Amino acid sequence: MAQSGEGRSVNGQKTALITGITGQDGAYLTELLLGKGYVVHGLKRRSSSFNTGRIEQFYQDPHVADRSLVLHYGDMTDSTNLIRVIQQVRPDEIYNLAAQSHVQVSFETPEYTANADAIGTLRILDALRILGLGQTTRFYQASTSELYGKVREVPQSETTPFYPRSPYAAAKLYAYWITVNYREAYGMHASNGILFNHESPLRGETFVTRKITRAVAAIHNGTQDRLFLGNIDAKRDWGHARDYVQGMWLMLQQSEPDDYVLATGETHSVREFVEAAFSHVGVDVEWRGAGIDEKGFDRTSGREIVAIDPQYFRPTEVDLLLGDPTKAKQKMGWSHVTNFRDLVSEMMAAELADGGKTGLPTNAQR
Ligand code: NDP
Ligand code: GDR
Repeated sequence: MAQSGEGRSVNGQKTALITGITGQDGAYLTELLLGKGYVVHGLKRRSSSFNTGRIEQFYQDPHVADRSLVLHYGDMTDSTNLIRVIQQVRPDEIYNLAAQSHVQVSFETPEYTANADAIGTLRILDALRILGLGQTTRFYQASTSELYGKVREVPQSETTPFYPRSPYAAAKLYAYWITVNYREAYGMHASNGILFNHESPLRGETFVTRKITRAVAAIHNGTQDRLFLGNIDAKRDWGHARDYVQGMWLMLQQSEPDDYVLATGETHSVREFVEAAFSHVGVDVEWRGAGIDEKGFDRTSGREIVAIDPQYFRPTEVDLLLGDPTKAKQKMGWSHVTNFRDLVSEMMAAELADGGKTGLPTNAQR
């Protein structure tokens, strides 16, 4: 039975604290951990509108005793609340998923991104140290394939050198190394998951995959004319978030902490994602022109459905990501389940079930 109130659970039931619980990965990880019988605590930041939509199905009335999901207000930029929540919860495991996670937005908010993503990670690690939980609480850091940045080696593995190409990636580089340092300096069970892009129907609407699937559904339903994109030749190793949270959990079940790449080992361009999404609604995209003058047309009707808008180009781009997940497979038995085609299909099916009415004016989207 769950321990009532706060604190470490009894009877072998584990307690986890998830920062970023309201995000895409937070929702899938909550589902996974609740399914394994954990008591899950989540850090959510105050917002003027509801920001818990992704975890609504798991919500429990605060008046219910023995809750298995408990939310706490907090922010990665505020040490005081992080220390207080960690002291109160004394979790067996912390999954640090909270971050300003949008690469392009990080060029516009570089200092905030560094504060939340880099120093925020330090705040949690040091809270564990000063609270005397360094030897008992296991820590997962949401590191990223963006660390590889400029292409130096393909495929990218745990030994590939880093070369961050954005304020986001530079902040995550600090978070990666401070996690390694606290592991080595204080003997903490702290691990980095170097995760390549992972998507789902719960993906934030301004990341390219979700922007595409929403627009394709809206164009299909006649509520949007065209999809505007930036660099359609960028290539990413896209997997499904559901598979990747399984890998996060596995990292914290290993006897020794370590760093692992999670990826599918396949790469596709943004252009290919567009084609796959349109093909789901029976549209064959024909590309004409080049560079910023390139456009995508519906081959059957001749209608223009994709155009390039330079505002979506990034000051520095990451051209090619392709991960090598061999270590995760060999040491933890992890591998992805959902492939590229099935991912696009699942995302498109979810958009169409939503009526395709979620399409927004495209210039409001990153
Ligand atoms: P999301 O952007 O969907 O979620 C980010 C979460 O962090 C949200 O819950 C958000 O809250 C919260 N958050 C943002 N800023 C703060 C802050 N200052 N204080 C407290 N909470 C904050 O990201 P994902 O779920 O996709 O990714 C999870 C983590 O994994 C991130 O750290 C991301 O950088 C990293 N990552 C993601 C990959 C991917 O492909 N998805 C790949 C590799 C790494 P709110 O809901 O209120 O906005
Ligand atoms: P990324 O994801 O930057 O890889 O970071 P995103 O989906 O934003 O971009 C992927 C690629 O698509 C190109 N692109 C566009 N991107 C967006 N958002 N909007 C557009 O209109 C557009 N047109 C082309 C981008 O230039 C880029 O090359 C994600 C985030 O989840 C990070 O937090 C995480 O660390 C990495 O994945 C791994």
